[in-house]
Amino acid sequence: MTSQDSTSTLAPTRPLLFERAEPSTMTERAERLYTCLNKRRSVRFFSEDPIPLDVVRTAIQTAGTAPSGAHKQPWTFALVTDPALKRRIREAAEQEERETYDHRMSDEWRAALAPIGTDAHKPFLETVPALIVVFRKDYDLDAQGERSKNYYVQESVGIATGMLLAALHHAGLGTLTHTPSPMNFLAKLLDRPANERAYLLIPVGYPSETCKVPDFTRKSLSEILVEY
Ligand code: IYR
Repeated sequence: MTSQDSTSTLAPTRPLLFERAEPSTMTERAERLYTCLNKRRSVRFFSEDPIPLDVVRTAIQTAGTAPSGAHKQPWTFALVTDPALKRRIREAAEQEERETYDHRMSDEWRAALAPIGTDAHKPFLETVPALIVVFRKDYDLDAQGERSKNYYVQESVGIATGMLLAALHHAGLGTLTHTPSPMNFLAKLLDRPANERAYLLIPVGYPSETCKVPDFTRKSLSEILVEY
């Protein structure tokens, strides 16, 4: 028996249809993507200008191509553009964030955030044209309410979210990975089923004309790569 032998539970297979590119083409593609993604920054000042929502939908479709444990695809992406809902999300997020900044954060954490200058004030949650709430599904629920477990959910949803951020940036939109904590108000406000837990809140829009970002540098390749 090999894993390629047919059994009753094995999924049908098809040829991969993979085309090898010339090494020079591969280098060019790798460098072009690096140059593009190296320009991505967390945006905290957004324009109120409308954005093409189909671009966002396609980016979400791209996120959905991520690998996942046992191909369970344990994610849901909620796209929120309704102004009243955005306002309620802002209010609830700021309430949690005030508690976090005033009481829950350790002094060490507060010091780590000081250079970024964040606080509990999150006006962009209301003014940005779109919010994407990423939900993780630790289990699936069938129509009868039966649970089936998902696997490596943290890893799977993390990879999908990374692909989403890359796709949105590549398409020309700014994003923020926002983590109001705890985030359970999001499942409540969006009326999500019991198996969905908020993973990340991502404001999406054009950066404002006057948007500034911390003048950070990234670690060099030699600092993040060890070769054996
Ligand atoms: N969730 C808070 C705090 C925060 C935490 C980290 I770690 C950051 O890199 C940035 C912010 C907030 O969004 O303000």
